[in-house]
Amino acid sequence: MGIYEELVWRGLIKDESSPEIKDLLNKGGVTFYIGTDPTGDSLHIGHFSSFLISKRLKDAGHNPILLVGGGTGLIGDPKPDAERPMITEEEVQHNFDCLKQQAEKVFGFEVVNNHDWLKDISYISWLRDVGKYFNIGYMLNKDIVRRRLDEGITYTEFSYMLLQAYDFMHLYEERGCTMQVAGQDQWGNITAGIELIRKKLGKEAYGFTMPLLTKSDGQKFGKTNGKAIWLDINKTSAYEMYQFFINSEDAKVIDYLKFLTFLPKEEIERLEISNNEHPELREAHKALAREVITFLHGEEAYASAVKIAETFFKGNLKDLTYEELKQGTADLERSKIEDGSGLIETLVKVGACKSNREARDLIKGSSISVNGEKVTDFNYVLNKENAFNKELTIIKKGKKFYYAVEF
Ligand code: 383
Repeated sequence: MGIYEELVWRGLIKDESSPEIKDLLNKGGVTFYIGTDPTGDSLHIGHFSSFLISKRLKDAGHNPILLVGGGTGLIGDPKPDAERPMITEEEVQHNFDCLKQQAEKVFGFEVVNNHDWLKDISYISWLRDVGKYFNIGYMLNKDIVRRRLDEGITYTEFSYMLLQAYDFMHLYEERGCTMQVAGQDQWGNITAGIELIRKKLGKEAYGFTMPLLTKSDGQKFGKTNGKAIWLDINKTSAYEMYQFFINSEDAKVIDYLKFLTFLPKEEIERLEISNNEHPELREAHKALAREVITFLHGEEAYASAVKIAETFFKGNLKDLTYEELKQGTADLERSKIEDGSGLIETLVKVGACKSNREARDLIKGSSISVNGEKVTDFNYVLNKENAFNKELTIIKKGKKFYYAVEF
């Protein structure tokens, strides 16, 4: 199976600019690029799958260039729904530094910055040398522009496609870069570049896109409770990421394995059978979590995430470090209580039960533990001395309900 067939099998090819792409990819030696704008200080899981394509292509003998758009980030690629707020130059620079470092660390790619060649272009020469190659009808016809026309789109965002087209031409000329790769939302920008290279240089360039990952209801994949899953471990802990993947939909987990891991076809097919016949084992989900977290954060972070998950499942919290406890309880609301509060009143306060009477029943039924130890004493008192790190106390009700309190 050539790399092209592998990408097709994984479901990673959506639009292709030319039927030649198959041979080009299978032959090797193509210099290609993928771009991202520094709109945030970390990449998220939505970026991850398209960046992984670059890794797959690199492993198949192609040469990746990663562009972080220090120039285009100042303008903003139009989104389907609304104009982007402008972000300051300092912010763009800060985000650029973070993304460059992250991309080099995670993917080991060379990073280029389009600010280097966009910053000194004069407006007059831009209109003469670039603008003349674009018909307004052609620009208005781009999917993203059409979707924004009613809502409104400024001239600034409308011009964005020309900048990305110019980047492609620049990299074509300077670096022999003949192909651009991206998610499907970038199709209009990629074809604008191919068009510019064809008209201005009389040369043929190529591009293809991959589908965006979705959930089965069609929504974007990569968020839990409205929070994005970031690649920066300080923004999304390995444990949070573990939970995210372990909880992914059964109907989608095989797609995610194809998109987000390097596991070979045979292994993914085996996991597919397991997922169909023994969904309760969650083998496919575990493999997904293991592959992504190990790739991004290493074996140790993965092992610690599994340890946190298992410990919270079993309840023996004393086995965890404070750091691990904090990761494991990051999603829990922190209720503030007085040092020396009684367990019964606290159970009511945190919402574990509705009345003192119900609290007593729970304690009597051995359903409550505090910091990993069963409590059967009605007069049990919570204090700083017994708290983890003298600040965090964790109450467990039944098999799986946790509450975090601080003093
Ligand atoms: C800028 C200048 C170029 C080439 C590309 C760019 C960035 C591009 C863009 N990309 C997205 C982003 O920055 O906006 N105009 O968040 C996302 N990408 C990748 C992928 C994706 C796209 O970074 O589909 C998801 O991650 O292409 O939305 O010369």
